[in-house]
Amino acid sequence: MIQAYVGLGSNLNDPVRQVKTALAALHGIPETRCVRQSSLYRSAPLGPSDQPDYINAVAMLDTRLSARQLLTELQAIERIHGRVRGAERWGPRTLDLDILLYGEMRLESEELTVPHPRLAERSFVLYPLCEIAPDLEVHGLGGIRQLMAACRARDTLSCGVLA
Ligand code: ROI
Repeated sequence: MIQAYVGLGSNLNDPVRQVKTALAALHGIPETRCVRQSSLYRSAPLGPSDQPDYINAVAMLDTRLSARQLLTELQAIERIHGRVRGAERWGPRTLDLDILLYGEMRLESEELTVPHPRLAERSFVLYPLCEIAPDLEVHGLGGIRQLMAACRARDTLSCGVLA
């Protein structure tokens, strides 16, 4: 079993519902158990600011799938949610599912890089990740609490738990 972390994000078509139904869909991935899920967080958009706020969350999975197989499952869920790939880079999206971490594996290919290359810079990833895995050590990057403190000092994006 590998412990993997998946980031969820949406800012179109009722983002709260998108993220909630996507979290439910994670429970249906074969050979995988969704063991924890964070609260929902609202954050200002990173990238072009003329788009709606995002709803973000992170889930912890125990899986027997390879990273590649897991990515395929996540992309199928994105498609069901009407995700259109190839649209504007850093533009609005109905659903984005990213593999943040896959055990301690480092992987760099055209379609998948883990750990996620911008993990440590993004408060909308670090806040929910820290909520469900406060003692997590990100191989090569350090403890999640330190990453969050450093990010909080730098990052001007507002990000908070949804009431
Ligand atoms: N900004 C926020 N706040 N949350 C996201 O999930 C998100 N995802 C993206 C870009 C467009 C970079 N900005 C984001 O892909």
